Amino acid sequence: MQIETITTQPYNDQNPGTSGLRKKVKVFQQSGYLENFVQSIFDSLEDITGKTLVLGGDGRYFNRVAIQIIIKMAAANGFGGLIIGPHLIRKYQAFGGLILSASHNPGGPDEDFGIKYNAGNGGPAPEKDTNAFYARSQVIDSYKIAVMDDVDLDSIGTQNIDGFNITIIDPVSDYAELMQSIFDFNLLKQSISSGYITLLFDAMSAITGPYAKRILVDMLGASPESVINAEPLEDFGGHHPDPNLAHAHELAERMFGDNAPVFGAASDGDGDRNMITGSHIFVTPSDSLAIMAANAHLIPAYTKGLSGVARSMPTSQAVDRVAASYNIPCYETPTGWKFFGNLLDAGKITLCGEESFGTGSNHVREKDGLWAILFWLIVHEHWQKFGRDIYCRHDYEAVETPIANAIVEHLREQLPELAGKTFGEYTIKFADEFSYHDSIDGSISKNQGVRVGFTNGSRIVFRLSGTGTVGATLRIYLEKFEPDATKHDQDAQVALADLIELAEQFCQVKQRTGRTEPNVIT
Ligand code: VG1
Ligand code: CO
Repeated sequence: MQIETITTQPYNDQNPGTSGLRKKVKVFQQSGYLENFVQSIFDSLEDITGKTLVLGGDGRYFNRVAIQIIIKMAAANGFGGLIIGPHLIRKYQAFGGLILSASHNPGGPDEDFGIKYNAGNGGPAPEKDTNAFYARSQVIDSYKIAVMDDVDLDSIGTQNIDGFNITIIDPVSDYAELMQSIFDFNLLKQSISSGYITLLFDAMSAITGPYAKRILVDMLGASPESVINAEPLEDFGGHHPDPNLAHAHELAERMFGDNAPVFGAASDGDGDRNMITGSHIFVTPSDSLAIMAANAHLIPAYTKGLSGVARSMPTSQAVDRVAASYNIPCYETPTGWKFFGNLLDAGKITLCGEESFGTGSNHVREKDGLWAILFWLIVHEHWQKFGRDIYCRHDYEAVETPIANAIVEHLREQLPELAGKTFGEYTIKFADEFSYHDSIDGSISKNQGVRVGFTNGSRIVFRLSGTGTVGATLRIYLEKFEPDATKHDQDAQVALADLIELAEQFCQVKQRTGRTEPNVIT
């Protein structure tokens, strides 16, 4: 195999955020940009020679170009082979994997692309690794690439090129097999094919269309019309493949319209996020996690119960109450899936999730949209038993970076004086900046968001997004605990109005940006 070493210069902006390196496609198209980052990862990993790497992607624009480049670089850097297909690191006991995705961000030549490294446990690389990739990217001066023809990505099977194995697998069959090992497909089939549960799934023109057709329609007997926007498109039809009520509007209209199906769901660009709705009802992801935790023992893979659960800090505390009631530990981690990995590996938790439409378990060590959708159970009963955390998130997108930084600085300055202060019915119990001590590897992650907690269990959290590609995104997470079942159906924006006002008082985002409302409410 002929290998070339290409001289290059570092780019200074390759810091992986919450979920890998995410930039505009145009940024990735700069000469050597993708190559530098991939080489930085390879240089930071130890003992790669002869190992097998998984390469997966969400099929968005630029995936195919990037895959060809990475195949040649993996061969040149001494890997033994590549398996092309998603979510398979654990199944094939691979060394690790590269995932080409910008998740729920829009796709196409003028939109977003991303790349992240997942370790041998299947989950996203921990912070110590992502820091090492970044450090290396700032000094890199060359990368290695093999001289070879492009590989045919559409023929399933193994090809051997000068001793380097490239295996392309049918990801849908693999995934369906995994789901059959977790759920009782016979039982699900009875409820669905009999029409007892009518359903609607919105694949948002992203990767899950073929999976949903195979599992929901072919295997579980749902009608073919139950899967909408099922054909994956490189630009997601020009939409944000983000499963929330704003972006999955076709689903939202049907679920809140006449003759709505019993159950509705959607997933994102790479299939790891999920949105759960019922007829005329929306289940927040925080509730979804709590409900899953409360009902997990009903599912074959979790009959023995959960060893523990974890949620990201801004996620509502609904799951905490379930954990307390079942007497299992509940961990609070910073935003991002890389923080769940150690806990899953150590067997401390079985289930975890985030407010941003992500839930997962030890089966892939990533959040998993379709898996969560198969898991779903009745909501009202759950709220009656555990009370409800009325919850929502307000996003202010593309805020000028200096303004966003000033908002955070201003919040920080107020923290020492806030505890004990009272605003109407809300008295502040604690106000701090969240930092996380990983009890498994001892690492400490600072500045993970500002929290203001109230004595009545309510909370406001402020943090800057780590996945945006334009300016800064301020996220405000609002949460109010409502034990009274008669008030569970009220509109979240109304129930949270006082907290929304308080949030503005603390952070002044409207005043400082001149905006009157958030861009997105989820
Ligand atoms: C957002 C979410 C976070 C999630 C991350 C990656 O990050 O808030 O919960 O883990 O996206 O999800 P941020 O830093 O913008 O708040 V995905 O589906 O993009 O892999
Ligand atoms: Co995603």
